[in-house]
Amino acid sequence: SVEREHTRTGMSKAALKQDFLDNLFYIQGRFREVATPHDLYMAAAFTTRDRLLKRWVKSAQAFKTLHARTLCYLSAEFLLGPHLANNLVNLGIIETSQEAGQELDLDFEAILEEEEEPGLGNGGLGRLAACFMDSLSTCQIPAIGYGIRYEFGIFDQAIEDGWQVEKSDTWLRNGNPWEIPRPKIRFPVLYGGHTEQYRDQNGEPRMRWVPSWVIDGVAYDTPILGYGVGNVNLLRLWKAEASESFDFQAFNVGDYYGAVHAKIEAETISKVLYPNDEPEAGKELRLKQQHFFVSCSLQDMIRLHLNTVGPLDDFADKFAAQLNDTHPALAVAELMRLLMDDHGMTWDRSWEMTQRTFCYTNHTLLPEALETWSVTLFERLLPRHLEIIYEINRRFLDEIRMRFLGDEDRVRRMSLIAEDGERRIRMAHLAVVGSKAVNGVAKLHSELVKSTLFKDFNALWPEKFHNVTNGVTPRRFMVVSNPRLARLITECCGHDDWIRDLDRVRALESHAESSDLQAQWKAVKLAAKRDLTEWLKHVTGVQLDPAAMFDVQAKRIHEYKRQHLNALHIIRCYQELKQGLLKDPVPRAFIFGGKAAPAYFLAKLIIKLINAIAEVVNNDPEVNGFMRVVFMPDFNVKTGQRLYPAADLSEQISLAGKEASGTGNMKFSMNGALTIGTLDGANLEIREAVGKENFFLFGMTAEDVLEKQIEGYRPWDYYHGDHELKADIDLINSGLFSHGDTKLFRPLTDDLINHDPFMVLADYRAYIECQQRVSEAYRDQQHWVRMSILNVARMGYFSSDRAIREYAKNIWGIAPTPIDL
Ligand code: 26Q
Repeated sequence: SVEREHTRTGMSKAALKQDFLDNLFYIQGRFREVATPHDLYMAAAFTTRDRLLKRWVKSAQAFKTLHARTLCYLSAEFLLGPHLANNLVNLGIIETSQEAGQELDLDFEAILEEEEEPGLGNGGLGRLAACFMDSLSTCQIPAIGYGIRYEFGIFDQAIEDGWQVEKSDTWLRNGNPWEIPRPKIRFPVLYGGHTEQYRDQNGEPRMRWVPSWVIDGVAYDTPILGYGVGNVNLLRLWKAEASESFDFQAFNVGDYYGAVHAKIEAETISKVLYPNDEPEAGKELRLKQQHFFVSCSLQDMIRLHLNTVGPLDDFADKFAAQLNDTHPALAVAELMRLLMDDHGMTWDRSWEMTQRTFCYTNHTLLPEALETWSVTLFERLLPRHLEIIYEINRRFLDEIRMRFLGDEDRVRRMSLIAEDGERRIRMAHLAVVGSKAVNGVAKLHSELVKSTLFKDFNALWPEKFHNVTNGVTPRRFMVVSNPRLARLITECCGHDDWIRDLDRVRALESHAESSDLQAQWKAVKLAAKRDLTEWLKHVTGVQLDPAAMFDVQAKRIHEYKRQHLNALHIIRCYQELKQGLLKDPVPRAFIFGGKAAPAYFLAKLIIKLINAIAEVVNNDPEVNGFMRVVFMPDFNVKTGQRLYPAADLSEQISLAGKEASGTGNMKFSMNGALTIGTLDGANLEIREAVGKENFFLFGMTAEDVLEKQIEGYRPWDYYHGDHELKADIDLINSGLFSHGDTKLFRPLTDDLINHDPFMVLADYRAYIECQQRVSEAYRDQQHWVRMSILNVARMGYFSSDRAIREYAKNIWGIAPTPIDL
C-alpha cells in the first residue's frame, strides 16, 4: 500500500520511527522491551538500508538505459569502516535519526558502537579504496568496486604484557545487514592443469585451458550512497564456493567425503585477508586470491557489457578499470585470455582493448614491497596466463630492441621476467605494459616513480605517467567523526556546502583572527580530547590530562615510518624531566596506534618498547604530571574516528622518499592538528597548502637521503657523535624499561647503531630540535589555535572528491551521470 511505501522510504522522524519498529519486529522478531543492543543496531541498519535501496535501483536503471561509461575499481582491499553513521550522513538524516532515537528512548551512540566494522584491508591502500568509493558516488561517477569478501578481515589487535597479540576478526558473526547476496551471479574460476591447441569450426588454431581445479565466485553487493545525491554505486565482493559441476563429480562416483572436503578447499580462497602490507615469498594462496577476484570481476564486466551494450568491440568504451597497486595486475593476462579463448578475438584486437581498459596506480617504491611471483608457481597455478605473459613480453621486448638498438641491458631491465636467480614475474612491469595510464599517489612520489622505479618505461612512454595526489573523504573523517567541528565550520561559513566542496572551508581563513571563533575552536578540540581521554582510560587504564598536548602517531607499525624515532624523543623528554633541566615543561600525552604484520619481528618489538616506556613513565610520579604515554590497541577505522578529532600534533616522520603519500596526515590536519613532518609523500603538498609557517618541518630531503646512501651512511658515527642520542639508546639497553633485561631491545638498538636502514639516527637531532619548537609554539595558545584554523581552512585540496575528479577527467575520461533524488 501507499502507506507502507512511505514508511520504508520516508525521511520524516515519524517514518523513521515506524520503520525502525517494523524492522525490529519483522526482521529481528523482537519488540522494544526484549531487544538486545544488537537487535536495535540491526533494526537501525535495515531502516537505513530501506532508504538506500530505492536510490540504488534508480541508479542501476539509469546507468543501464544510458549505457553510462563505468569505472571499475579493482582492489584486493576495501577498508570500509562502519556503514551506519556514514549512510545516515549521506542520506542527510543523521539528526532526524538522533531525534527519532531519543523519542524511542534509545541510546544512539550505543547503537552506532554496536556495528562491527568490515576491516577488509591493511591500511592506507585499502582505506583509499573506501574513500574513493564514497567520492565516486558523491561525484556521480558510475562505478563498481570489485574485491574479495574475506570472511576474516584484518586481525583485532590486543596488547598483552606490552606485546601485540592477534585475535581473529569475526565481522560476519552476527550477520551483515549492508550486503545483499546474489547467489545467481556466479562465475567459474579455473586453476592448474594444462593448455592444449585445437582448431575451431573455422579451422583456426586456438588455445584451450584444461584446469585441474574449478571453483565458483559468488557476488555479494553493498550499496555505496553518495553525499546529498541520488547516486548509489555498487561494491561487489566475491565469496569463493565449491563448484557443483566440478567437485560433485567426486560425489557422483560415491566419494561423499571427498566432495565435502573439496568445498572446504574452495572456501579457503576468500577465507582470510593477508595481514601484511608487503608481499611474502611463496604465498600460493595469495596468488590464488588475486586470480580469483580478478577473474570473477572481468567475467562480470563482460557479462554486463554483453547484456547492455552488445558486441565486445567497444568494451573499452564502456569500462575503465583501475588497478589498485599490482594486486589485481593479473587482470591484464586474464582479460587477454577471456577475449581470445572464450570470445574468439584475435591477439591484436584483444591487446588493443586490454591496453585501453586498464590504468594502474603505484603505491610504493620500496623494493621489498614490489610484487613478483615465481615462474614455477605461476606455471603450476595459471599455465595459460604464463603463456600469455610470455607472449606479451616477447612482443614488448622486440619493440624495445627496435627502439634501442643493441641495448640488451635495457631489455633485461624492462623485461616482465626477472632472470637473476629464480625466474620471477614482475607484476609492476605487467601492469605498466598493459595499461594506458600509470600514476603515483603524491607529487614527490610520482616524480620518483618516473625517475627511479619506472625510469626506462618513462623514457619509452612519457605520456603514460601521471600524478594524482591522494585525498580522504570529508564525510567520514570530518562530519561523521567530528560532528562538533563540522557544526562549528557550518556555522562559521554560513552553509554546509563545504561537505560536498571542501575548497569552501577556505572561508574560515578570514575568521582565523576572530577571538570568538578561536574560543569555540578551542572548546571543540578540548571536548574531543575529553571524549578520547575517557575512552582511553576505559580501554587501557591510562589516565591522560585533556589539557596536555595530544601528540599522536597512528598508522601501521613499520621501520620506515619510524615510530622508534618518536620513542627516542619520548625518552629524551623523560631524561630531561628527571634531570630537572626543564623549568616550565609543556605537558604532553604521547599517543600511539597501529598494527604490526604478525611476522614482522622488529615492528612488534617497537610496540613492546612503546608499552615498556609507557609503563615506566606513567608510573613515575616525578614526571607523570608532565608526560604520559599510551598505546591505543586495535587502531582501525572505528577507533581512528575517535583519534583524529582529538589530536593537537600529528606525527608524519617517515624517512624522506619512503612514504608514497600517507593519508592519515590529511585526516589529522583536516581536524585541526598541526603536523610535525618530513618532506615525504603528501606532507610536501600539505605544507605548501597550509603555509610553511603552520607546519613543523624537519629532517633530510629525499635527495639528501640518496646522497648519504651513495657516500656511505654510518649510523655508528651519529651514535658516538651525539651524547644525548647515545644516552637515549643506552637507557633502553640499561634495562630500565624491561625490568632489568638488558637484552630485550638489543635487536632494535643494534640494528639502529649498525644498520639503521631508515636513518633514524641521522634525523634524530633535527627531530628533537623541531619538537622543542613545537613545545614553544604550544605555549602560545592563541597562536596555536590560529594555526589550527588555518590548517583546516586550507585542506580543501585533500578531499578525495578532488582526487576522483582528476582521475575521471585526466585518466578515465568519465563524466558524471547525476541521479535525481
Ligand atoms: C602484496 C602481496 C602479498 C601480500 C600483501 C601485499 C600487500 C598488501 C597491502 C602489499 C601492500 C599493501 C598495502 C600498501 C599500502 O597501504 N600502501 C600505502 O598506500 C597509501 C595509499 O596510496 C599511501 O598513502 C601510503 O603511503 C602507502 O604506504
